Amino acid sequence: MKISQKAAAYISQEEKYGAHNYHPLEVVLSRGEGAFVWDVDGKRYFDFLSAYSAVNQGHCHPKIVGALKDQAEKICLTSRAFYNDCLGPYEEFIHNYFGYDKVLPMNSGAEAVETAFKLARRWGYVKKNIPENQAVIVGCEGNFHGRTISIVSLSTDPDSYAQYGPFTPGLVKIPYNDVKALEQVLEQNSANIAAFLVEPIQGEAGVFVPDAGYLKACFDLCKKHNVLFIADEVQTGIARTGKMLCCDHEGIRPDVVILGKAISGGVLPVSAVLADDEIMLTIKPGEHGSTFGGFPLACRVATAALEVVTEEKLVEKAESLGKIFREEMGNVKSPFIELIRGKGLLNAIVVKPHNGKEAWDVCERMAENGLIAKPTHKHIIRFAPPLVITEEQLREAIAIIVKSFKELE
Ligand code: IF1
Repeated sequence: MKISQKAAAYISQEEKYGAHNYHPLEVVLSRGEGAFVWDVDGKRYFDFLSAYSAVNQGHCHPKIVGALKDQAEKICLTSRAFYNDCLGPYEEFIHNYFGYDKVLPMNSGAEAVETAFKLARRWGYVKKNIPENQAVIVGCEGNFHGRTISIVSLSTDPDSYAQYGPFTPGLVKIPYNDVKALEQVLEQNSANIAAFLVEPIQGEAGVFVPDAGYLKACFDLCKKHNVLFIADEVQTGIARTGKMLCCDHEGIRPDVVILGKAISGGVLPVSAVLADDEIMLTIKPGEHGSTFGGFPLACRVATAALEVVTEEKLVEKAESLGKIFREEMGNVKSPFIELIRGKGLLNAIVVKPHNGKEAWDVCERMAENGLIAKPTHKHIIRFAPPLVITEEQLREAIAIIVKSFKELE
């Protein structure tokens, strides 16, 4: 890719002083607004990653940034050693918004997943009478739930887990999108299984959408065997797929919901675990927490971010604009395009290599043409713009995507 000297300087600085745990596209961003970002040379791009669906409300949303500034001048952090005047109002707001008895606030998505693991195990011992240290959590092959040791212990992607062992025991992997596999594992060992953890759509696996009815069938099996159904909605939640939660598509109410990313509109790391009292109250004072979890700044920012979702009808927008995206891209004849899939504005194109070019080359060409997106797994490109994008902007973006494919043919 052609890059300016200015951009190259930032890139080599990261290379020299930062850990080498990423391989970014060579675009150096310095500003964002709505569906757009600008690089250090002032070039504008459509953002079709949205920080992995954290920026559903668009970059630097004035209402969310306003809440941040307002609260930053009052008090930012109190710790949970004391009460503050933001947490209670936020917790009540979340209760009304999502309809769960209680929320446990954390910061990163991974921390919220860890929290859900603890809740599931604790509930298993206290409520289901699983013998001590025998609780099992079932997850799915191809999952992505974060980067901690316990979470990667459940991963089937060597990039995530290799040479990070020894791993956390009590985690079992079954194929995704396979109801029979869950049925089998539950029938074998239901007495010791505390929970089934699932992404309603597998993001990292390449926006892999399971068959209609899969989640509902898994949910019913969990109910039958007294096993908690835990939905990781970190990426799929908060309107991204055309419903508030992706599980809403199948009319199920998970026992535990994990939220992150867009709950703050990408302004701060804010995550949350939702559950009813019978589960949540199994953790007692002093038995879990975090210095920042539920800090005043986060509470105000997340409240504003969720209000924006409602006020700007982002659920409806994701649903209708997603249809346009899939329909328009579905009409494109290109030797590169093998498959288009997704729900709402969480979509992916499976790219067939052609002419010596693959997904990475397509992303570089799109960047040159003013749209950024990132390949996942070498042959898949994820397309997830901020949900505040207008129809006109979306059509302009689609034209850039189509043009980029054509130029490489
Ligand atoms: C990175 C992927 C996306 C997630 C789900 C929990 C977490 C994530 C379903 C953890 C995080 C991120 C992390 C980010 C890349 C990204 C990602 F490609 F790796 F899989 F979005 F698709 N559950 N996903 O998707 O949340 O602790 O990061 O706040 O660079 O690792 P976190």
